[in-house]
Amino acid sequence: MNLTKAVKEKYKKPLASCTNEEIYISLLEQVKELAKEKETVSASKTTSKRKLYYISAEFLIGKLLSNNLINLGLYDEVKKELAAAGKSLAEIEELEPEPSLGNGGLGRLAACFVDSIATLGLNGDGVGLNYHYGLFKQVFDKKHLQQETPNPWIENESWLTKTETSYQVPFGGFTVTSRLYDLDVTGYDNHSTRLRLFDLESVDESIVKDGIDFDKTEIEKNLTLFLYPDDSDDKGRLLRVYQQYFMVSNAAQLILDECIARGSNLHDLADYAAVQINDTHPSMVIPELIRLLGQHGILMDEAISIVSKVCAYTNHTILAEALEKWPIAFLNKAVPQLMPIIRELDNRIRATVKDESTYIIQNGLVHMAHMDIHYGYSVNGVAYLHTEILKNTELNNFYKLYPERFNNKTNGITFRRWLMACNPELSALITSLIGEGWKKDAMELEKLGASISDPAVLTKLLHVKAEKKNQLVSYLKETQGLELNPDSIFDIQVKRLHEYKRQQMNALYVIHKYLEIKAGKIPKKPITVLFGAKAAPAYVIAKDIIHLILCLQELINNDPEVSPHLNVFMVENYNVTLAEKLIPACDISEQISLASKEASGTGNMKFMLNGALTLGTMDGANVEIAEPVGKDNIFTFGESSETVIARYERGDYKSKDWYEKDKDLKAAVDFIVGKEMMKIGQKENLERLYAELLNKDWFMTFPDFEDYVKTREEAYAAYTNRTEWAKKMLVNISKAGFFSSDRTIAQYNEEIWKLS
Ligand code: GPV
Repeated sequence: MNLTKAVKEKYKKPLASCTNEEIYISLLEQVKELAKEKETVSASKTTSKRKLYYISAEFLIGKLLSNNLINLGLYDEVKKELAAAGKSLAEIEELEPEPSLGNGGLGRLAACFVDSIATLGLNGDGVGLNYHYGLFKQVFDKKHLQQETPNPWIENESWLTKTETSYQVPFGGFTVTSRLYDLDVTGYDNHSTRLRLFDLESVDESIVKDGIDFDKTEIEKNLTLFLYPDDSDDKGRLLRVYQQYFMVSNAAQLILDECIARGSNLHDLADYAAVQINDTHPSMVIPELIRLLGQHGILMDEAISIVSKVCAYTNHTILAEALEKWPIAFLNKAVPQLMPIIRELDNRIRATVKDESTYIIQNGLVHMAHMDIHYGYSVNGVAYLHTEILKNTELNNFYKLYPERFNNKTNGITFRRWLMACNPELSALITSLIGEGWKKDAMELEKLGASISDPAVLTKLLHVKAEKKNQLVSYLKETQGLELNPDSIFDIQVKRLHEYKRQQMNALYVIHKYLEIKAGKIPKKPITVLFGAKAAPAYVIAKDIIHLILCLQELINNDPEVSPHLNVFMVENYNVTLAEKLIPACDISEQISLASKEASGTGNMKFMLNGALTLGTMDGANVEIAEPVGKDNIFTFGESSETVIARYERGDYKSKDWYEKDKDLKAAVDFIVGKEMMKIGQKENLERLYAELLNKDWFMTFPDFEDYVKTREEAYAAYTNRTEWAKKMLVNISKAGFFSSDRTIAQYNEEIWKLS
C-alpha cells in the first residue's frame, strides 16, 4: 500500500498536510480494497465443496483498522510512513468508532472464530445482523448509577459494503425487505473471509427517542436498530423473536441461493452446507430451512433428514434463565408459518421418545435448545467442565438419547488481536526469544519455557508489563480522567456484570481491605482494583452492584488514609477497545464465577496470554488453565462444582448462616448499608443489594468468601518477589498456546464441519 500516493490522488495534498480524519478514511478505503482482493483469491483457492455458515446474533468485532493492517502484514510499514509525515497511527485509530455488535463473551468468541476461519483459509462465512446502534453506550451519572445511551457506529465511510443481495422476509400480517452488507475479515498473512450482516431496508433511526427508548411495536422501522432490546417486558421479548427470525430467514435464503449456485440440487444440501447455531438465538433456522426446502418441492420427511445433517448447535450456558423458551403465542403472532413445522417436529419426538422432559413444546412454551438437539447432528459445550456438566446434569436426558452427538470444543481467542495488536511490546519480546513461528502455530509458545531461568528475560518481561501499565495509566487519565498509581498491583475484573460472575464478592473484598487499612493494617504493596462491566438495562441487582462499586470508588479514592494503599476504579463503557488496553496491563486476573456457572470464559485466556496470573475458581476454562500451568502459577480457591451442584439440589443454602459465622464477612456486608456508604450512595439501591445478599445470595458468594480473601492475600504476597512472579508470568504465556482460536476452529472443522 502506498498511503502517500493514495492521499495525493484523493485530497491533492501531501500526507503531512492531511487531517487525521482524512487519513483514516483513506486507510479505510485502501484496506477494504486489499481485503476484497484477498477475499477473491481465497474464494478461488478453496477446494471445499462444503461451506460453513456460522450464524450468530452477535459478532463483537471491535475496531478493525489495526487488526486488518496486522493481518495484511502492513502495520509496521504504515506506522512508519505515517510517522515520517509527523502523524500517529495510534491517534488515527482513536477516530474509528467501535462496532459493538455483541454483549460479551459469546459475541467476542464469534469474532475470534471468523478471524481464525479466515486465517486457516476455511470455506466459511459469519452470518448475522447489522444493528445500527449495537449495544448501548454506558455512562455513569452523578448519583453513581449506570445510564444507557445509543452507540451509533455506522458512518458514511465504514467497513461495510452494500451488496445487491436482498430478500423478502414474511412475518404474520406483513413482509419486510432485507439488504445484505458484507464486511471483509482478513486472516493473518493469508486469506480473508466475510461477515454477512443483514439489515432492514425500511429501518428508521429517527424513532429512537430519549436514551435508548423507541416504539417496540414498529417492527418495520425498528428491527435492526439495537442489539438485544430490553427483554424485561413482553413487547421487547416479542421484538427479539422478530429479530431472530429476520436473521435466520435471511441466512436460510442466502444458504440455499449460494448452494444452488454452486451446483446443489438441495437433496444433497449437506454436501454443500454446514450451519453452526451459536447458542439458541439462531435456532429457528431449523424450521425455516425445512419450510424453504418445502417450497422447493422437497417433502417433510426428506427435508427434516437433510436439515438434520446440516445443523449443529453450540451451547454456551447452563443458567436456566438463559435457555430460551418462547411462548407459542409469540411465534403464532410473529412467524405463524413456522408453528406447524415446529409442531410436526415435536410430534415426531412425542411418537418415538418416552422422556417427556425432552419434548420441544411444553406448557405452551417452545424450547429452542430441545429443537436443536433433536434435529441437529452435533451438540457442543465450550470447555471441558461445561461439556461434562451438560452431559451428566443439565442435558443428561438428551445425552442418554444421543451420546454420539455430544462433544467439547474448548473456546479460544485470536492471538492476532489479543497479543500482536494489543501488546506489540510483548510480541516483540517473544519473537526475539523463539522466532516468528508462534504467530502461525501458537503451541510454539511452549519454547519460552527454555528462558525460565534467564534473569535478563525475566527483567525484560517485567519491563514490558510496567510499560503497558504506564500506557494504561496515561490512557485512562486522558480519556476518563482517572488517576491510577502505576506502581501498584493491577488487579482487574472486566466482563459483563452478572451475579454469577460475582463482582459483588470482589467488592466485598475491597470493603474488607478498606476496613483493614482503616484499622492500621497496611498492605506491603499498593493495590489498584479495576472493574469494567455493563449491566443489562433491566437487570436491577446488576445495576445495584455497579452502584456499590462506584460508591466505593468515591469513598476510597478520596480517603487520604486509605488511597495511598488501595484504589478502586470502574472504567466507563467497558468494550473491546478498553479491553485491549486493560488486559496487557494486568497483574492479577479475577475469574471468580461460582463453580459450574461460567461455561468457559475467554477473558481468562486473554489475561494469561498477556502475562497476568489468574485468581479464580475451578470453573469453566479456568480448569484447563490450572492444569498445564500447575498449582504454583495460578491462585485457585472456592468450592468445587460438585459441592455447588449438590447444594443447589438439596436446596438448603441459607446465606445468613454464613454471615453469622464469619465476622469479617459480616462487617463487609453490613458496611454496604453503613453510614459512610449512605452518605455517598442511594439508599434504595444499597438496601436492596444488602437484602439480596443476606436473604438470597443465589450465587453463593458467602461460602467462598473466606477462601477468596486468603488466596487473594497469597497472590499479593507472591507479587512482592519480582523474580518468582516473572517466572509465573512466563509459564502462563508459554502455556497459552492451547487457547488459540485457531486450535478451536481446527477442531470444529475436523470433528463437526468436515470442510475439506
Ligand atoms: I448463553 N455467553 C455470553 O456471552 N452470552 C450469552 O448469551 C451466553 C453465553 C458466554 C458464556 O457466559 C461464557 O462463559 C463463554 O465463555 C462465552 O459465552 C463464549 O462461549
